[in-house]
Amino acid sequence: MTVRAALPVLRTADTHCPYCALQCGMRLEEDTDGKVTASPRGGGMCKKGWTSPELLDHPERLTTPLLHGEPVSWETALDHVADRIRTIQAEHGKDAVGVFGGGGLTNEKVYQLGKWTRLALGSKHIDYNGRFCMSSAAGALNRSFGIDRGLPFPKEDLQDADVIVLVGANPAETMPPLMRFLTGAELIVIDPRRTATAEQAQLHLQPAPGTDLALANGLLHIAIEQGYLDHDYIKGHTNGFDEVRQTVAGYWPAFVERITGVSVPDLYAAARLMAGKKTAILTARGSEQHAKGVDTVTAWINLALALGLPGKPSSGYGCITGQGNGQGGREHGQKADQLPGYRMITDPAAREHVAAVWGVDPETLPGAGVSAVELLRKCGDEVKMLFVLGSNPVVSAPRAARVADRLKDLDCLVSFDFVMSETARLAEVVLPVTQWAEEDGTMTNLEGRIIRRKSLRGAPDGVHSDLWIMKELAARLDAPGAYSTDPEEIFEELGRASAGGKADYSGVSYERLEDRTFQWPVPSPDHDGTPRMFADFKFPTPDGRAKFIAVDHRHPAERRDRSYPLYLTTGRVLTQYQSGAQTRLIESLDGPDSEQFLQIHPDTAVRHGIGEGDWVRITSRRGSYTAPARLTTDIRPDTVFSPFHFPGAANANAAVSDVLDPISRMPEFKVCAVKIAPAAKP
Ligand SMILES: Nc1nc2c(c(=O)[nH]1)N[C@H]1C(S)=C(S)[C@@H](COP(=O)(O)OP(=O)(O)OC[C@H]3O[C@@H](n4cnc5c(=O)[nH]c(N)nc54)[C@H](O)[C@@H]3O)O[C@H]1N2
Ligand SMILES: Nc1nc2c(c(=O)[nH]1)N[C@H]1C(S)=C(S)[C@@H](COP(=O)(O)OP(=O)(O)OC[C@H]3O[C@@H](n4cnc5c(=O)[nH]c(N)nc54)[C@H](O)[C@@H]3O)O[C@H]1N2
Ligand code: SF4
Ligand SMILES: [Mo]
Repeated sequence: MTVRAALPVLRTADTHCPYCALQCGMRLEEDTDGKVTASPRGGGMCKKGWTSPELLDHPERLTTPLLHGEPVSWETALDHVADRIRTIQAEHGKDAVGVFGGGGLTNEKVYQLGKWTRLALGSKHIDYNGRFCMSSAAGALNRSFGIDRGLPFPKEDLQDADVIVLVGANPAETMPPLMRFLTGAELIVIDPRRTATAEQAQLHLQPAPGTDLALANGLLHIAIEQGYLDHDYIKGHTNGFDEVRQTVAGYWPAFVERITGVSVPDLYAAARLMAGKKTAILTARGSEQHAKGVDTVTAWINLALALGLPGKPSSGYGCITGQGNGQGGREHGQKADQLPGYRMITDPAAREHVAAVWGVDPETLPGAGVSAVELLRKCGDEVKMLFVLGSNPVVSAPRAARVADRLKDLDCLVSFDFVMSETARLAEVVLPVTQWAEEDGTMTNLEGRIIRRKSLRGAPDGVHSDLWIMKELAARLDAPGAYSTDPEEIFEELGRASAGGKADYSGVSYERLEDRTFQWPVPSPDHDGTPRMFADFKFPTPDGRAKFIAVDHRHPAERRDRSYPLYLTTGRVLTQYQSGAQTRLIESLDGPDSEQFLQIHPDTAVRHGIGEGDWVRITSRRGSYTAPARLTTDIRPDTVFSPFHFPGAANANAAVSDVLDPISRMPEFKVCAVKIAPAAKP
């Protein structure tokens, strides 16, 4: 390794990391040679943040539009795309063109994308990868509290909690800098694997995948039996407890032990730890990515309400969001059923308000579309042309091989990206876009905190922003509505469109965000934001009370049986991000976790004739992938685990099931039945 002498700094920008929902503050510095480095600003950063600038000048960075894989001018590419839209819509109708967005896009992009789809394309078909991510928690939060903000309090409040329960969350790998806010409390970690997070826990419960709902109901059963409830709170601030009490009466500890595999003494120990304390219950994807994800989160909210937690200092229920703009990405109109400000597209008043901001007749707005997985299923059928931006579904969607087939069945796939993702590889047209350090915008982090991303430098030669492409295409289509390339102008419009909605950003401006942040709602320019949502125990439901909702355990859509005797669960490793499209290119992240693997209990491995490092084929009823085995007692013997960061023959999503939650339309990423067999090294 050659060590360069430091060159003078040419310019700097105070911004935030391009990856996850923690949105760590980051200072970027560019030296006179054009080399960019990142360092933390205030808090911490994980390895992905430190290495993020490597992608800016990466040799595989896309810098020219591609048509059928060949470089073409922007003029040619955009004319071609506009022509395809016109021809396809003339033959098949407006809804034949769809859009698949992402929770990593800025608020300005998701807002304009929703508008562009409804007005410029005139299509109802837009949805995004947040369906894979946050939608089950969102569904449950809306149902119980009347509002959907991941953390209802600043993350700093967690430092004063006595007990923190992490349900299906592994922040030691997925948000390492968050750990310092958690470790002052006693930690209860609920995860089928002994993760790096579980290592730090006072109590680790290791349930079978897909049994968290029974576990939560069982803990509430014990809380009732042991007299841990806050009856004044239940009476004063909630509705519906009696039905929940009746339901959980059936969740005897021994019965819950049989479903979950968590021992009766451990159940009692967990309930006792939580009782009468400042307890925060936090869920993440482990408990949410199930065909009963909404009901599972609801069961944890029921427990939190019964213990009288939401609204008390450093207590309550929260969901740890995932993508950089996982929160804002679900508020401003890229969801199939949604308009900006968390308004519903089926609500006549909402349509009227937003249409007025957009300067169109409400009648011209399409109705609700369908969720992400359903949109992908329609490809090649009802949907003939798809725009993908901010997602790589060929790797990250469940039943990935079928998704790739559906995308190949399209008449036309258009990808906006800055790297050649596996999805972009299938596209007829690839349009190269700017990265985070080259554009301004706002993001809303896991605390519902609106922050500004500031650009370090302009677009590289040949590259344009997502916003610019929308504007250019709208012009070619003679579309109604105005499309800006100026993020600040779009943010002001977003503010007006969100005014009076649940996620009200109308009081925030780029100027106000210059050197501070705001947690929404911020309904007026003199409002300081809402750090603690339920501080006065008022919930934004029709009667101002939080709602208990009785929910029952259901088995995963697929159970282990003689043919498929193991559960496969999936998730993340520290050094890779999502579909890996970005992080697989970053050399400094290379290490043992740069390749797929299968985590497996030694007893299970022996039974299948598998040794450490041996290649294994993992097969479900839908498909298979291969990976070398990593033997460890950290996982339940009935369960195997792989990350989903890898494409092709290593793609775990070839096996994963696309059965959906009835409310959130979240696929069951976290549990399906598989069999395993030794495989040849590829
Ligand atoms: N390094 C890294 N960090 C990331 C990301 C990344 O790709 N890489 N992605 C970001 C995004 S978008 C998200 S959504 C977050 C996700 O953050 P997390 O939710 O923390 O991550 P996961 O690894 O998906 O799942 C967490 C844990 O759930 C466990 N689990 C599996 N099945 C079950 C179950 O049935 N019940 C319970 N209780 N647990 C179960 C898994 O073993 C895993 O350890 O991470 C964000 N941060
Ligand atoms: N088996 C399994 N599968 C899962 C999960 C799991 O736990 N298990 N988790 C799910 C979850 S929670 C999530 S969030 C998804 C995430 O998976 P994906 O939706 O595939 O997300 P990314 O890999 O982040 O894809 C982002 C793509 O957009 C590009 N991109 C980034 N920023 C921009 C931008 O500003 N503009 C444009 N045009 N492009 C941009 C990147 O280069 C990359 O190609 O995966 C889901 N899939
Ligand atoms: S924790 Fe998330 S936001 Fe912070 S540096 Fe790592 S990837 Fe970036
Ligand atoms: Mo996510």
